[in-house]
Amino acid sequence: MTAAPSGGAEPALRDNGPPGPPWRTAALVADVLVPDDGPPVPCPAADLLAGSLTRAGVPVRRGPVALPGTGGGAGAVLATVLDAPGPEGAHGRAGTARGAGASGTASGVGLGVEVEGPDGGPAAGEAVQAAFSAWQEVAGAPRQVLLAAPRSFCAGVERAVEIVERALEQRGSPVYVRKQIVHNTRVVAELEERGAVFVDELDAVPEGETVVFSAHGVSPAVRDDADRRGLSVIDATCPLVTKVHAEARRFASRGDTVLLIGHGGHEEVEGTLGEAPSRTVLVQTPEEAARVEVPDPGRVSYLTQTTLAVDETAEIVDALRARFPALRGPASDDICYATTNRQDALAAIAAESDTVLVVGSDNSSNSVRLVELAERHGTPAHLIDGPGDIRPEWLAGARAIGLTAGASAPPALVDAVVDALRGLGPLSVEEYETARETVHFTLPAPVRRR
Ligand code: 0JX
Ligand code: SF4
Repeated sequence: MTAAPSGGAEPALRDNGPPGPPWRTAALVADVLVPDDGPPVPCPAADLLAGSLTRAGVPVRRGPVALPGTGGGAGAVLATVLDAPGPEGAHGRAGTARGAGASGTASGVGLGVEVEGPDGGPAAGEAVQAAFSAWQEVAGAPRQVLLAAPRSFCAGVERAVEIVERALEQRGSPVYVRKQIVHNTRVVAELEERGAVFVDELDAVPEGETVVFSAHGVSPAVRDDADRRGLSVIDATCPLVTKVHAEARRFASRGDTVLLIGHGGHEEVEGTLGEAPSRTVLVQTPEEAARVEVPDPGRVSYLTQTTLAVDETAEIVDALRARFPALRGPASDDICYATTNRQDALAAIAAESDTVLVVGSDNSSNSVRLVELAERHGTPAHLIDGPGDIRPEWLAGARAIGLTAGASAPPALVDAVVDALRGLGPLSVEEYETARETVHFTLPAPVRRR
């Protein structure tokens, strides 16, 4: 690798061989650029570059990178700062970064990468160059983030995560959790680090141990199984899911066929179906609503999964009502307040956004519904687990970026996305709040006292 000269010249990478893994070298992506004549320059966009390199199969390390010509040590260096306004107002790269750092005006806009390959062996040169260039192309342009509110954690998720945290504090590791406590990879990974053990089924939990049921709820059969195995159960089922279970029991016990609107295979649906399996029929689409058969059309009720799209569900309910005029439903919507609020908030900004980013994991129903909602408003939308999933091509020409997060996505990930985007250039952030949430659920008895 050759060092990028100062003064804004194009960085150059020596071609060290054909691209493609397996690399013998790793790319060091700068979290901070360290000039020899000024303060360090943070690189908040590092996650973006690191994500591209990881997708390209290039092993990535993170850390400080010395700016070229500053005695950065052995190994070739490419360290570039994008759109760092220098003392003369110029926008440039390495040299400008040094100037910006020295004058204290650097706002942390930057990307830096160093390819390690002291033996001169095959390096990930072309892949790094391609990733770097792709981000350079979209850097520098002023952008606006339209931040939807409410977004991110709901009361049921706050409660579920706190239940696992408290169980770990009170009982020590391991605390077993049946299924993902909520559908978010970051939440699960962090709890795993603290000693939670996530299992698919109860037979993986040793007798007498503590098991937490996830926010999505479980069927009575799972509860019975836990009893039989002598497990100490802490139930993190969201109270709004518990309410749907109670409705299922009530509707079935009055002799109705229960039409459960939801997605087959989803844990919440499995749990609700389990309340009255012989009297419950899953309905997933308007087409299924048009052909579902029930033993007595005069005795039929519907329920819904809590995390569906409000507009799509209304369509299915209409189709059912057209078939079964005596159809009865829950007293208040099963689609919960948090799902509804996040959809309303995104609907308010989706059409004005050039692209929408939804923070959430791909098995999160409510997060996926947000992506689909933005697309129905005619705006391209992308589900991301965090800033590392953002692709440069999504930002090309996008001046207004809608940003939201599903109910299981931690607020810190939204902040990380904003920080990373700020690393690409001037960024204004405007929040659009369509509702204020004050819902809070009490913890279950086993973990109420610390
Ligand atoms: O996949 P879902 O949206 O139902 O769940 P997730 O993403 O874990 O969201 C929070 C828990 C919701 C339960 O109703
Ligand atoms: Fe409860 Fe709604 Fe959150 Fe699900 S999305 S955990 S039902 S508040």
